[in-house]
Amino acid sequence: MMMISRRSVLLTFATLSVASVPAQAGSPRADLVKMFDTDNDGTLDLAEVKKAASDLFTKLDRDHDGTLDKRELAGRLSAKELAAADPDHDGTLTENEYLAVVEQRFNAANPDKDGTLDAKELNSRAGRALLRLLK
Ligand SMILES: [Ca+2]
Ligand SMILES: [Ca+2]
Ligand SMILES: [Ca+2]
Repeated sequence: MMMISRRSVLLTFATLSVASVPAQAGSPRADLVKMFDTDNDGTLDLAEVKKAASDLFTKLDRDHDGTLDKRELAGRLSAKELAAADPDHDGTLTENEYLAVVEQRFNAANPDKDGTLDAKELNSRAGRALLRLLK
């Protein structure tokens, strides 16, 4: 009985902490932009996207050999996408090869070609494919 009530107190506390975060800009879409928007202009440009992708690359490269293999990519690219992104066909991606895929996906998610992705573009199908390479 004690255990249960203590746990419910903790849960209540957790709920309150979440609720007390100011609901700035509101939507989860805007939050996705904010996560990588280092200059805080409300949109993501290619430099911001590449910075996020490069950070993730470093994090994913668990054996620190400077490349990502299939296991390290952990499903972020399909076998077909990996083959297409890997011009020397050694089964791994260097950071430049990875960033080339990121740039392709950035362009695919940016149909108005204004150089930036807004929350709506980021939440499109192409935008979500890009996000998989950023986080
Ligand atoms: Ca920005
Ligand atoms: Ca590696
Ligand atoms: Ca755009």
